[in-house]
Amino acid sequence: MSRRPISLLAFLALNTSDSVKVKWLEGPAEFNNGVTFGLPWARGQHLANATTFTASSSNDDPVQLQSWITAYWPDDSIKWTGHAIPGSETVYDEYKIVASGPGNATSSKRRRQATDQLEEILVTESSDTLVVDTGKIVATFPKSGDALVSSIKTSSGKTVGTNGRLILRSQSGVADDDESEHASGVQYINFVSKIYNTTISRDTKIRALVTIQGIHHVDRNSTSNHVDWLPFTVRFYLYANSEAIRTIHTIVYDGDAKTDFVSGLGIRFDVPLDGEELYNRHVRIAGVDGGILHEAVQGITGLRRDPGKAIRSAQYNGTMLPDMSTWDVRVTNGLQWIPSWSDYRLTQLSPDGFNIKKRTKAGQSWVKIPGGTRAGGLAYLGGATVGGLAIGLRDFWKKYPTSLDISNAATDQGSITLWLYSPSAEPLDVRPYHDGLGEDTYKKQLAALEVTYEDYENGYNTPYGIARTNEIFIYGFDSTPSADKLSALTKQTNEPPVLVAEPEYLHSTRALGTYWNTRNATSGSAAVETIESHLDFLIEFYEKQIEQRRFYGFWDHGDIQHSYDEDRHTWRYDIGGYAWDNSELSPDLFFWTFFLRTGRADVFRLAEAQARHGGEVDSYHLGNFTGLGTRHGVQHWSDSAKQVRISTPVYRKSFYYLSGGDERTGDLIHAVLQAEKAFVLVDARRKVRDPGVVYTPDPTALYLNFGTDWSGVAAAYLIEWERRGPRWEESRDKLIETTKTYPLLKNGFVTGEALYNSLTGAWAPPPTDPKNLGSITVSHLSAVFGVVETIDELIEHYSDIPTPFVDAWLDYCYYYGAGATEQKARYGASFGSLNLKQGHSRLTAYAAHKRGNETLAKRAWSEFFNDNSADELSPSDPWTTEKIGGSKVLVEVDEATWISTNAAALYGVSAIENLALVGAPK
Ligand SMILES: *[C@@H]1O[C@H](CO)[C@@H](O)[C@H](O)[C@H]1NC(C)=O
Ligand SMILES: *[C@@H]1O[C@H](CO)[C@@H](O)[C@H](O)[C@H]1NC(C)=O
Ligand SMILES: *[C@@H]1O[C@H](CO)[C@@H](O)[C@H](O)[C@H]1NC(C)=O
Ligand SMILES: *[C@@H]1O[C@H](CO)[C@@H](O)[C@H](O)[C@H]1NC(C)=O
Ligand SMILES: *[C@@H]1O[C@H](CO)[C@@H](O)[C@H](O)[C@H]1NC(C)=O
Ligand SMILES: *[C@@H]1O[C@H](CO)[C@@H](O)[C@H](O)[C@H]1NC(C)=O
Ligand SMILES: CC(=O)N[C@H]1CO[C@H](CO)[C@@H](O)[C@@H]1O
Repeated sequence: MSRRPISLLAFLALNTSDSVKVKWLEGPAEFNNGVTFGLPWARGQHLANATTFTASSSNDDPVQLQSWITAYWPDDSIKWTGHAIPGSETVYDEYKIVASGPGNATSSKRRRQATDQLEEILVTESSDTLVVDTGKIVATFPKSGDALVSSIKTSSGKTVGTNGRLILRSQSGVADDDESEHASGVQYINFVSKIYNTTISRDTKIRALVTIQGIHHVDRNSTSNHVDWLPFTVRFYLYANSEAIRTIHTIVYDGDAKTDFVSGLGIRFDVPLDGEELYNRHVRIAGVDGGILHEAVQGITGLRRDPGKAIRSAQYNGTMLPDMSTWDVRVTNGLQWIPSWSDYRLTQLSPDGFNIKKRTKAGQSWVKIPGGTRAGGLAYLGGATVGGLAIGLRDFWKKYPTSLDISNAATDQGSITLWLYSPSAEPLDVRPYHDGLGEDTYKKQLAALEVTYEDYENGYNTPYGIARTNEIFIYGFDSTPSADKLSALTKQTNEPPVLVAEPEYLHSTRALGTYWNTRNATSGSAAVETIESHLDFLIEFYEKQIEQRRFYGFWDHGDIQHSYDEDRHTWRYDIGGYAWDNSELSPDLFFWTFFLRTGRADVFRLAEAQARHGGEVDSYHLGNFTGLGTRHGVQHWSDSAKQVRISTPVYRKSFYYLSGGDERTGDLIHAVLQAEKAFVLVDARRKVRDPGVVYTPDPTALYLNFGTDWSGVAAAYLIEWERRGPRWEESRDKLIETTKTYPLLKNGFVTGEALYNSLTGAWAPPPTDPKNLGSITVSHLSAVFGVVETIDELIEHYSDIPTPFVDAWLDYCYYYGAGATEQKARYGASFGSLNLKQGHSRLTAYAAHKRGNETLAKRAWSEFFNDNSADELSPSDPWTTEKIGGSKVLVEVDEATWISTNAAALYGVSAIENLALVGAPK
């Protein structure tokens, strides 16, 4: 295969306002294996069909760039772009991205033309494979069969990995069910991956994306007739001039919780070792804080006889040993008596510790190797001359139980297995945590809700359709890399470098709404500094709680908990409707807006883990609930309230665009569009609806709440419209129809619940008020799941939005906190007693901002500071944590009994939005 050289032309626009800076989130890495990032653009600046993008360092060294559009403003100008830069040894502190229109391109002078020939990715497609050559590695992806990656070769032609496939082990029961005669009745089944299809991205110059979809299929040696299950989507991202393959691995659980227990889930590569002397074969396993285990399959260190210092040192370093003639002959003669170690196993069964062991081969005892606390999650197998392969899992210990196996290293073909779910752990148990407690009627379920706050219903507590996504890195090498290099790769595996624009720029484009502003924009006054210090306090509090309370695990990483039990000094991890937070009242928006306004790396990582969790584990991707999420509870899927208020893509929108359009997140947004169908199958208000109302779900007349139901699909419609996805015109038309018809409801948003036509987007009066005389249903929950942010983004996007729609929205924003007298004067009745006043102060601020009303701005801050309910935080709260230790608790913790996650989320979002919308408190 010949490589296609291209020469790089860097056109730099004269107009510097077309140039945007991006910087590394955590500072420049040692090297760059290729990266993708996203940038917003203000409306009307760059025509989609007439703009080209170029990149350079800040001192104008050209950098290769691949660019694509991820969102459009309605006027066809570019709203968001995705960009990829290739792998490179040179890592600049920052990069300049220049957008040039045709005028710019012809009028700008050509500042620099790179004379060096640069390389781009080479793709060769045949009827049964896709071959991607990055210049550093060549990976072959089959289009069918059970191997996802049939080979990985280095540029010099060494094959360092073959037969990369997914593996799944399951069992039909677990031991605690099998005390008597069933003990031997448990069936153990092995599955391998089966490919449905393999596709590649259209543009592959700098970045190629290979997507493989398939399912796990019974291993051909197994006698089981288990159906294919656990569908997967695995995405491989390859960059020009990079030895790394970033791999995004997603599975959807579609088993039966009572009979399908996952007992191992992983990815395995064979590593050819034929021709390599055993003493030149190396095993490297990442340990703690950059530590690396150095082992050779046949060690020549520590022996009774010394082969020579240079020889020992070379083996330790992983370089080829000097010729045997230079060794002490007593070692060469005795080589046959030195055992070789074929198998290594690292198990991380808790977030607190890992063990490692090795054995010479199957059938012989394992020998313990000292372990440690938190493993880096990367393993390498290879040889000094034949090269090798490393595989790493991001957040390895945070996603426990995980493990890494190196097998058959003393044979011609070794292997590395990365276990996303360790077979050394107890099987993954996704059965309900209680037996229903006799709650067989809505009446009993509502009575139970009164005590434990759990909204239970048999059949709704199902994991069927939830998903999990893991990020894996695969690296190919010509020879065993240095331990320092592997250590650096382990760091990058766990904290993949991110390029991001500065808060001021992100804000100036208005592509993520107007409801947040940079920290600098309102700094200065003492009142603001107090709020800022409280926001910092809350972020630090959650970061520490995640660590101290070990909010980690296969399903759990990325979530936080809902409420605190001050008697036991623990979060209410076991109390029905508390426990896992599942995005209740939008902590996601707090974390993302906090990041947007500060650019703080730790907060990006906090919000990123949450985005990867909520859209997957707390949401459904298959079955009747597709597109809906689950209310907070003891298991992420245990509660029977299945609503789009949890799955709403407004929680993942910043991540989606800033990541350059992360394709998995793109899938999640599409799943939410399907909530329209779920609304027909799941009546969210079935338990609490007035029995006098006869209601049959019908796609043309769904009885929905604008906040907890519509706003989630509206967020999905808006992103689909922006990104011009396959359903964008339909999505746009439905949103526009809503903006025309919603204000026709006599009481606008105060109507609260009405009939929604999911085929057209039109609204009609609720069945309780067919003549549209004016209905009042105001719930404290309607506006606390992203509707404020979604409507603001819609107003920013759709500049022709009908005034009556905006007026109706601003009326809702105004009247929610206006008090009974004003409500009565406007609507004929008061809204009754409403809470979440602090959380709703941002609605008041929104109306104040849009109406330019100073008095209302004061009211917003007054509501923010004078809520005095359970779901708010105020300056008179302690704003400190207390250490609880000794025999009071299992382990010492910092506690703040005055914080609930509801209150923290609402305080955070409202403080940030009020500051942006009406400025400092006066
Ligand atoms: C770009 O698109 C606009 C609007 O669709 C159109 O008017 C214009 O002719 C197009 N320009 C080019 C260069 O294709
Ligand atoms: C791949 O197969 C899956 C499962 O059958 C299907 O849903 C998907 O549309 C296919 N994708 C392509 C690109 O063919
Ligand atoms: C499965 O069967 C094949 C062919 O009989 C054999 O080569 C292979 O080793 C078997 N695999 C396992 C895991 O037993
Ligand atoms: C092993 O690495 C160390 C540190 O880089 C170096 O000093 C030493 O010379 C190396 N040994 C051999 C045999 O290359
Ligand atoms: C705030 O302003 C300072 C000084 O202009 C600037 O260096 C800093 O980057 C700004 N910070 C943010 C988060 O915008
Ligand atoms: C899906 O919904 C349909 C219609 O309500 C119902 O008959 C069916 O049992 C549901 N399926 C599951 C798996 O809950
Ligand atoms: C100097 C110059 O012509 N700048 C123009 C570059 O193109 C953008 C739109 O594509 C214009 O807004 C600039 O004025």
